[in-house]
Amino acid sequence: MGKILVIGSGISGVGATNLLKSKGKTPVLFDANTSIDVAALRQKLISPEIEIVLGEVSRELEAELEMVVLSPGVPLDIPLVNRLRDGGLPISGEIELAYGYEQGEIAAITGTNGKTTTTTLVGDILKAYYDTVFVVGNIGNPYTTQVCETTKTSKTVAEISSFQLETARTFKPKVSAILNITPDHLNRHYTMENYAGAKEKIALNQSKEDWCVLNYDNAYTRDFGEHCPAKVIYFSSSSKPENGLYLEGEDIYWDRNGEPEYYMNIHDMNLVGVCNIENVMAAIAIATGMGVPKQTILDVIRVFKAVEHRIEFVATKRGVDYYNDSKGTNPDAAIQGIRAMSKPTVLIGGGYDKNSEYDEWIEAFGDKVKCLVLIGQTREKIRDCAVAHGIRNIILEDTFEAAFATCVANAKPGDAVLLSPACASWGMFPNYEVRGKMFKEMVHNIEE
Ligand code: UMA
Repeated sequence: MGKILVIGSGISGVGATNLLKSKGKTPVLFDANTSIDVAALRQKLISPEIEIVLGEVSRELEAELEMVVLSPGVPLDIPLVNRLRDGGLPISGEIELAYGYEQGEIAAITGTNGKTTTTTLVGDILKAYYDTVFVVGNIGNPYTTQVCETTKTSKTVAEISSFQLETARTFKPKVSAILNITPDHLNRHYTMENYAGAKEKIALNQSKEDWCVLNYDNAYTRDFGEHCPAKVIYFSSSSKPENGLYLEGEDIYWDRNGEPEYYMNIHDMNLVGVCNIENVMAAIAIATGMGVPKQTILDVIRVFKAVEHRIEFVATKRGVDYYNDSKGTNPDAAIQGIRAMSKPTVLIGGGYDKNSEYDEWIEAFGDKVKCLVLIGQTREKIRDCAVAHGIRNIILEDTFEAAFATCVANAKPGDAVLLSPACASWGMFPNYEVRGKMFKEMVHNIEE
C-alpha cells in the first residue's frame, strides 16, 4: 500500500492526515514552509509514527505515493502539484476525502459572501430539530475531523469555499446553496468564469431529488439555475421568481407554483441588512430541503443573533447605535455592511493593503456616511478615492483608539457608528477577530 501525501499542515491538513491514519492508511504530512515548528505540529497528530516532511518532496518519496490530498489554500497549478499530477498521481482535496466516509445527509453552502452566517443559522435550525448535527468546513472546523462521527441519521451542514470545491469530484449534498458570486480570489482562479465554475461544482453531482438554492438576483447563480441538475429553489430580495422565496415590502413569502405562502416579517429577526434577509431566505429553503418543519425554522430565526463580527449590533450608547463589521475585510463585504445601515453613519475604514479597488465601496455610501475615519496602510489610498467620489468629511488617524475616539466625538444621538474597514486587519492586529473584539470592548466602556 502506497503513501498518501497531504499538502499543507494547517487545520485542514492535520484533519486529513489524522483521518487517513485512523482509517489504516499511511499519510505523509508535507508543508512547503520549512520554519514550521515540527514538535508543535506533532502534538496535533494522532500517532507519533506519522511522517512529516518540510520544504520539498523528494523523488524517493514521490515514487512511494499512491495519492495526493490538497489543503484548500494550495493552488492546483503550483509546480509541485503539476509534477505529481504529471507523474500520474490522483490529486484530491480534503472535502472529497471526508465525503468518502460520510454516513448521513449534507447541506452544503457556498457563495462569495454570507456563507458563515447562513451556515451557522442552518446549523442552529437543524440542531433544534435533529439529534445529531455537525457544522463543518470553511467555517473553521475541517470536515475531516468530524466525518467519522456521522451516522445514517445525522446531518452535516458544510460551509464550502471555492478552493475546496476545485478538488471535489463525487461530493453530493442533499441540499446545496450558492448565495452569490461576486469578484473575489481572482489571484487564485484567474477569471470569474473559473471562480463561478468552481462554485457550481457544489451541485454538479446532484439529481432532481436534491435541492439547489440559488440567488435569483445574481446573474451567475440565476443562469446556473437554467442547467443545474438539482431541483432549483430561488430566493430574491428585489424581484419575484416563480417557485421561490421573495420579499414583498417587509414580508418574506415562498411562492410554490403560483401559490404564495407567508413566512415572516423582516422585523421578526435580529439581523440587519438586505444581505441578511437574503441569508435568511436561503436558510429557510435549505432547512426545508433538509426536512425541518416551518415552525421550527421560524422559531430559530426569531432568536438567531448575528455571527460575531458580521454587521453585529453591539450596543446603543448616548443614543448612537454601534455595529461591528470587522469581518468586512474586502470591499464587497464592506458594501454589505454600509448597505445595512439605515441611519447617518460614522464609518471606520482602512487597514492592510490587499491591492483592492475601493470605488464601488465608496459609491455604496450614498449620502449615509457623515464622517469617514481612516486608519492603517490603506488610509491615504482610500482617502484619495473617497475625495474623487466627492466625500468631504474624512479624518485620518494613527491608531485604532484614536479612530474610535473620533467616532464617538462625531456621532450624534440618532447616528450609527460602523466598523467595516474593507481591508484585512494585519499590520495593526493579528486578525479581524481581535480588531472586532477591541471595538466591542471600547463600545462597552463608553459611559452613558
Ligand atoms: N501551504 C503549502 N503549500 C502551498 C500553500 C500552502 O505547503 O502551496 C501550507 C502553508 O505553509 C500552511 C498550510 O498550507 O502551513 C495552510 O493550509 P491552508 O491555507 O489550506 O489553511 P488551513 O489552516 O488548512 O485552513 C483551510 C482554509 N484556508 C484557506 O482556504 C486559505 C480555511 O478557510 C478553513 O477554515 C479551513 O481550511 C477548514 O476547512 C479560511 C479562508 O480564508 C478561513 N477561506 C477563504 C475564504 O473564506 O474566503 C477561502
